[in-house]
Order: sequence, then C-alpha cells, then structure tokens
Amino acid sequence: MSSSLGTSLTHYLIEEQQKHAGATGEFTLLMNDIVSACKVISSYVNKGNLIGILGSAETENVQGETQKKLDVISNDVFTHTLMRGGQVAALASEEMDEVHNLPDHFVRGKYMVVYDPLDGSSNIDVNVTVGTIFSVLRAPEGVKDPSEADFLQPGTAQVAAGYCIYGPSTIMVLTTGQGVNGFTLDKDVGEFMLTHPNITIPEDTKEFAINMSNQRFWDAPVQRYIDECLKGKEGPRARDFNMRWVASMVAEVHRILTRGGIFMYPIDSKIRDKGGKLRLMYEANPMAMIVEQAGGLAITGPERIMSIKPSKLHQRVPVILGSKNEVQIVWDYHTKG
Ligand code: AHM
Ligand code: MG
Repeated sequence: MSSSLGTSLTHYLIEEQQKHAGATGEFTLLMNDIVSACKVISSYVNKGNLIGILGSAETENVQGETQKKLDVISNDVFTHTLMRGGQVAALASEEMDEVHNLPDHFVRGKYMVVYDPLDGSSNIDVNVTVGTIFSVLRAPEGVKDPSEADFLQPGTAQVAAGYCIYGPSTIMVLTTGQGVNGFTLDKDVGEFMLTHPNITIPEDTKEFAINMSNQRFWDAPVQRYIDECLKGKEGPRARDFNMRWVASMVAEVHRILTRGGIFMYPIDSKIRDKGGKLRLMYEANPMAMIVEQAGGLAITGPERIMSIKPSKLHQRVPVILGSKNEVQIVWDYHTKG
C-alpha cells in the first residue's frame, strides 16, 4: 500500500506479487526471510564489540581466507533463517565449502539462494561499510536435495538479486528483473521503507574505483584505460577523473547506483591462476543483475558477466561494472584493441 506514510518493503512485495497472475506468494515469503536475516545481521554489525564480535574467528573458509567472527555469525543467521522458512530447496554461501542441503524433516521450497553473508569483511574491524549480497535461483523441479551442478546457472537465470548495505543507514537494494529499488531500514519501527525508487546509473562518469596497488600486474587493456583516466584534461579523455577504493564491493556498487562510476577488480598476473578475485555466483552475478537493471553494464573484460556458464560454486571472475559508456570503453579495449 502506498500513502503519505510511505511504502514498506513488505507492501512493495505484496503489490508486485498482485501484478503477476498465478503468483503464489512464495517469493514474497522468501524475501521476508531474507529481510529478517539482514535485520539481524545489521543489528550485530551495529553492536560490534559491545558484544565482543569483532576480530578473527581463527578459522578459514574453503578459499583459504581467514574468517572474521562476524562472517561466521552472519552466515549462521542467513542460513538458519532461510532453512526454516520453507521456501528454499538448498543454500550455498561464500562461507560454506559445499552446497547446504536441508535436514530431511524440513519443508522444501522452489528456490535456491546463494550469498555472501558479509562482503568486505576486511573492513569490519575498522568500522567501515560492509554488506550482504544474495542471488535467488530456481531449484530444478522434482529434485529433493539440489547438488552443486544444480546451482551452476548463468546470471541470466537469476530470479532476483540484491544486497543489504550496513553503512550510516542500512539499505536493502533489490531487483526482480524489473528495475532496481532501494529501501532504508527505519530502526525505530523495524521496517524497510522505499526511499530509492527506480534507481538508474548515470551513463557517464568521472569516477573510477580500482585497487591501484595492483597496477603493475594488470593486463594491457586495463593499464591503458586507467592510464588515460589519470592523464585527465590533458590526456585522450579530455577530462579529470576522481578515484575511490573502499575495499567493500557493496559500498562501491551502492555509490555507483547513487552517482555513477566504474568499479574494476580485473584479472592480473598475481591472481590469473585463480581466475580473478571476486566470486561469480554470490558477488559478480547478483551485482551484475542489479547494475544492468539500473542501466549499467557488467563485464569480465572480454565478456558479459551474466552470460558465463559457471563451472563451480566458488568460481572467481574478473569484474568491471558501472556507468554504461565508461564500461563500454573498457569492453572495446578488450575486444577491439
Ligand atoms: P570478501 O568477500 O572476503 O570480503 O572479499 C571481497 C572484497 C570486495 O568487497 C572488495 O571489492 C575486494 O574484496 C577488495 O579486495 P582488496 O583487499 O584486494 O582491495
Ligand atoms: Mg565477498
């Protein structure tokens, strides 16, 4: 319901559901669980060391990265909330080695969700913005316990994608394939309210985000692009650029959705063996869907991220996304030289 009181995320989802003849309400219920989990994670992130949850968990995830206590807590919150809601057939996450199947007695639903429960977690201890990223897929019909192979769907098959950013405000950004909307958590009443309707990314930008410390390892097309940006007004781009690097993809994508920009974690010679830094299924694909739905582009360098057929759950890919005209230039440098 919309009124001068505003539109809650719950009402937004119900209204969207009513537009689809034959909608069962299962997606709305799934989203309610995702929203609940993100509210709990937001509360933990806010409390921080008041409840002793900053710092390392002294464990490693499947990718050999040391987990923070809040990585483990956020994963538990997200996994347990969704498992019990009856809308998922299986789950997968950055923090779990393998697909998480449900105990036998749990009711199964028609969706699968893959997520990074707390992205940018190197920022937690220094009190900088982090977020949860999620991608919703359809489970294959008639399969009780989906396997890794069932998850390996291209980004174009995503039913929905979103992130929840834990910054000065907690904001949920969501797409179901019909544009992008942002909802700010009103902590006094416990509801996400529609504050950023129909988000679109400006097509042009003068702001890039890349970890410059990797510059000497980049391939030629990225070297060329950044070099031309750095040359500013006197260079071939004939304008001065600004630079940002938060080391938290959720924060970078949120900035780009707000005022445009280009974000790059390209392939480089240091990480070539791994295929990239960011993970395809729960970082690159959901962000690519959001960015494309907001009018931007998302590529690896030579190809569109959402066209990739994943080969494994924790696959990594190079990521270049943001304002359309700027990403197109980098795409051309990779494909046309
Ligand atoms: P994480 O999922 O372990 O937090 O890693 C992903 C993060 C991204 O949010 C961010 O863009 C990138 O890692 C930063 O990497 P770097 O520290 O190399 O700059
Ligand atoms: Mg991550």
